[in-house]
Amino acid sequence: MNPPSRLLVIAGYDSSGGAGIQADLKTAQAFGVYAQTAVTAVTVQDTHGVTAVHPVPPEIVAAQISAALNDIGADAIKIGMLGNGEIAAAVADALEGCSIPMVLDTVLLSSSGAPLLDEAGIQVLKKRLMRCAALVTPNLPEAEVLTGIYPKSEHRLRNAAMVFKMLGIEHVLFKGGHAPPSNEKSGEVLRDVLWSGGTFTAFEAPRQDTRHTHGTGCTLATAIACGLAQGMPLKDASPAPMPMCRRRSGQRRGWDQAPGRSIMR
Ligand code: PXL
Repeated sequence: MNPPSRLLVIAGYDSSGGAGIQADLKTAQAFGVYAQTAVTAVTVQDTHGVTAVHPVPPEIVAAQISAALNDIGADAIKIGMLGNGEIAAAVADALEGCSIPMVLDTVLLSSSGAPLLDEAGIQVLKKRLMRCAALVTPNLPEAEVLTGIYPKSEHRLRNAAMVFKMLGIEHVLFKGGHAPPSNEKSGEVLRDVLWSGGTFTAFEAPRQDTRHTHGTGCTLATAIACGLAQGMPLKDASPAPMPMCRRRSGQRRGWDQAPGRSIMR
């Protein structure tokens, strides 16, 4: 039997178990991919939000990456929460010259609104990490921070894509979950747009009526990275896990005693 495809996840630890490394490991397991991890920060959180963040020393983050790549190896890399500029720079140094396809989930805020990357880290994302990525997966507010344009119309989406191109990346999945509700009578439609190979492809689905959305971005980015690890081309790997992610968040699972955002996979 062939060994499974290999993923390296570089991301933060979520003590509530719904996002970050925890979501990434569960997703990789679901796709039959073996995941190694480099933890960037330990976060303390419950369904209401993040109460503490303990960054891992940059040299330990770099050492985890080297240990993974120099021994078992990886067929794809997913980057999530980086925390701060020093950790982001250590990750960029550790991945310098690396040709493994990488999904860069541009994690800036937690689902409850806590900052998960400082200003220096945002600069490292823009100047060093983006140009090495196979795909970046911003939601609309993240796209605005990174490009200066909130891509709420087709025209603005094109302009934001051009800014990403100037930053060195031409493959972007704009996740539409933060778009303001439309007035469509037929029900709310959620629209994700993949810009890749010079073309825009929209993926539409009914919006799920749920507050249990914590960890959905991590899950989608990791699922795409699993597809790349298994040898799928980007144009197939990007939309392939969307139905699974929508089905899972549509299950609206959470706990009554925990009235904030959660998700259980
Ligand atoms: O969903 C973004 C995210 C990534 N990583 C960690 C998180 C979150 C959201 O809360 O906690 C560790």
